[in-house]
Amino acid sequence: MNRKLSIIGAPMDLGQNRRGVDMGPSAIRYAGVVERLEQLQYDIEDLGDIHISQPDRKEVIEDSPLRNLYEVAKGNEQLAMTVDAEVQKGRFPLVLGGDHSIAIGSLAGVAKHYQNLGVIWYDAHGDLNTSETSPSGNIHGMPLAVSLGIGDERLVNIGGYEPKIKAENVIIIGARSLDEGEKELIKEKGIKVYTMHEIDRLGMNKVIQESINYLANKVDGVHLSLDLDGLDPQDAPGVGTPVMGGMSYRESHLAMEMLAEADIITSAEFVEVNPILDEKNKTASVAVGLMGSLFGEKLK
Ligand code: 6HN
Ligand code: MN
Ligand code: MN
Ligand code: MN
Repeated sequence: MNRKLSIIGAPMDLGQNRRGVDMGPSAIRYAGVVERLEQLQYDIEDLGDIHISQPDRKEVIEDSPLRNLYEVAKGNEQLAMTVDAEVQKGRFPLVLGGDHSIAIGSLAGVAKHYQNLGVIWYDAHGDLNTSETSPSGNIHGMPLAVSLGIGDERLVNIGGYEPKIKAENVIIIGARSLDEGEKELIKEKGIKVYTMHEIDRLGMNKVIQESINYLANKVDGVHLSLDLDGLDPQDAPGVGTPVMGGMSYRESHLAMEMLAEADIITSAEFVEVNPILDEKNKTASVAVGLMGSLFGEKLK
């Protein structure tokens, strides 16, 4: 594992319509992320938060069904630049969300440094919608499609190139709420998905082993995009779009430990922590616990 970590806060809440997720980076810092990872002897730089401009509500130019398109695009351009610079310096970018629309910027910043970037998308959702298939108009339901080069060009081309990733290098883990258009896209592109059904049948151990094997020899880096709503709402209640029947805290820990052991993750983001919807910062603490495992707590 790269011993140099750069923590980047992305206080974005414009990719969806519930207030509070912009406080995710603060909640995760409050839950002790820096101290936790410092104990593991990482060289940590907390770069603070990128700036997210607020939409001018008096002057909304609606030429798109995508909610807050301009501000989401602008914030992600900035995140892409920040992430890009850290990777350029040889540092591991650890991005704290913010809603999941920030994966657009994280991946834009990371993917140009790889020929074949793998992606593990740990989420209850596929985040594979476009403006045509989206039931909500919320951009946090679109970042995986956008990164594959599918969707509104103003999002797809963030960072000045497209696509960021290839469908055969993506694995979705934990899916249990997929929209019709997302299911079609998964079939059309042959994206590997472990739904909750498969996780229940195979067990997390097998799912992660298979995922590691699937990516091995194919990719030159792996980005982990972990949406806290991938976990069951009992373990991670502080999220804007909870879905029952998710992965437990223990299964998620095992997954992180196995990824640490395999030493394949080269960048990561933890998203959708919403302290307003949380119970005593539980979800932020879970996120920090999972980061501890991902960065090798058990291996020490
Ligand atoms: N997330 N599929 C739904 C939509 O509005 O497109 C929910 C998306 C949730 C996105 O949790 O990152
Ligand atoms: Mn989700
Ligand atoms: Mn295009
Ligand atoms: Mn998501």
